Amino acid sequence: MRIIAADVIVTSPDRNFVTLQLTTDDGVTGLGDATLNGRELAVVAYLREHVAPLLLDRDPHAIEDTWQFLYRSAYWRRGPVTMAAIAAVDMALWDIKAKVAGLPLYQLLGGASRRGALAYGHASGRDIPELLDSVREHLALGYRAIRIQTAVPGIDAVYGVAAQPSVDGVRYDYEPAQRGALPAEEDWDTRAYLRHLPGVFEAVRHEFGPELPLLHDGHHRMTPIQAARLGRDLEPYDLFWLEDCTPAENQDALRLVRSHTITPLAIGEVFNTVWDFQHLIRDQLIDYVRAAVTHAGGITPMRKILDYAAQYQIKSGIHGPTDISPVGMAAALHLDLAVHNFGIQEYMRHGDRTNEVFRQSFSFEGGLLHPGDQPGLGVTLDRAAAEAHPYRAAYLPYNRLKDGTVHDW
Ligand code: EZ4
Ligand code: CO
Repeated sequence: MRIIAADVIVTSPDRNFVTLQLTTDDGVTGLGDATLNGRELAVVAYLREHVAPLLLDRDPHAIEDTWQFLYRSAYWRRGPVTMAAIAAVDMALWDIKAKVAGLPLYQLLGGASRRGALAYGHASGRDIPELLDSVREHLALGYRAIRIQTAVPGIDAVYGVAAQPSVDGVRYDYEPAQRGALPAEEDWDTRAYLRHLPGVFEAVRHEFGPELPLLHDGHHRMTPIQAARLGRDLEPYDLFWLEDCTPAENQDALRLVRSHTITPLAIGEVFNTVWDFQHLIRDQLIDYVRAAVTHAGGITPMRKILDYAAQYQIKSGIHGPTDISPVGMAAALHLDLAVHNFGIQEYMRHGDRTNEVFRQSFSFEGGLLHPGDQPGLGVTLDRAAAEAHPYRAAYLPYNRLKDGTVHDW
């Protein structure tokens, strides 16, 4: 068997997605997600110009060899553009291999270790009553774990907090495709946030009781000592995790945070390789690995990261926002089902237009996601539907402090 075509498909049904489709001489196709939010066309060029020509005539079954070839032969290693491109190839090859085997991918990864993957959704509100309503809506949709984000008095716009009421149960989609072609400016005040957040969790726990797993994303905004304080202040509310409490570049910051709080820590959605996690895992500075299959180089290296984490009882928390395409989500779900050290899966729900372009076979029942039992990843791409939604330039927002200083958002 050999690869005869490598097509890169860009579509923007609700937001931009970049998909690689590989075709073999036997007529088997495989899909891979290469979406890099806000920098999509850089990955398109990397794939079209520098990767697709190298794939023609290769054996699609040689997944590890192809991965190592793409990683090492470029000489320029790592980085989000490179690793998203390699991830797409890796996913597409696993999709092909599992289709040829006639098995859902999780069977090739060792088979199911659980009935399904516990998912968490994103509740948010501009005030506490609206937030509580959002939690209720998510519980009604079947979620059994909830991320809590909230507006902060005195701050006009906070990333992760819905500005609009929910539409069809999809409350907030960080929808940069609707925001125009320049990054929106938001604002930030860490002291106001640190004062406000514990009271929000108090209200949520008071309303929903002690059982419901609650999460929070700090989105890289705090200094180490601020994060330590927040982790400590949130201890009475028993968080499942506090995510990205400090910027991910300085990993020693987590040592300081850890020395002050037992709130579990999750980090890594911007990481690209096992090397980014080496120190954090070996020194047990985190509790959950937040990498995305799409941004960490695919299923092959993600499995290696999670196996390494398992030696330290560190669990998975695979990144699953809507800027991961249904193909990338499917890759995550097959891993979630197979690995022993599964923790939780982020699940934000794609919009209807996206679900028409990408036909999926996953299910969501009793709070658990399951990738389904179709051979391969279980996703098909409707090329005609994809073409009806051309690329739209779209950027993530960014933050400024009150005095105008650019801050992490
Ligand atoms: O900001 O995926 O935990 N989830 C997140 C996401 C990220 C976006 C960036 O593209 O932080 O919403
Ligand atoms: Co995050």
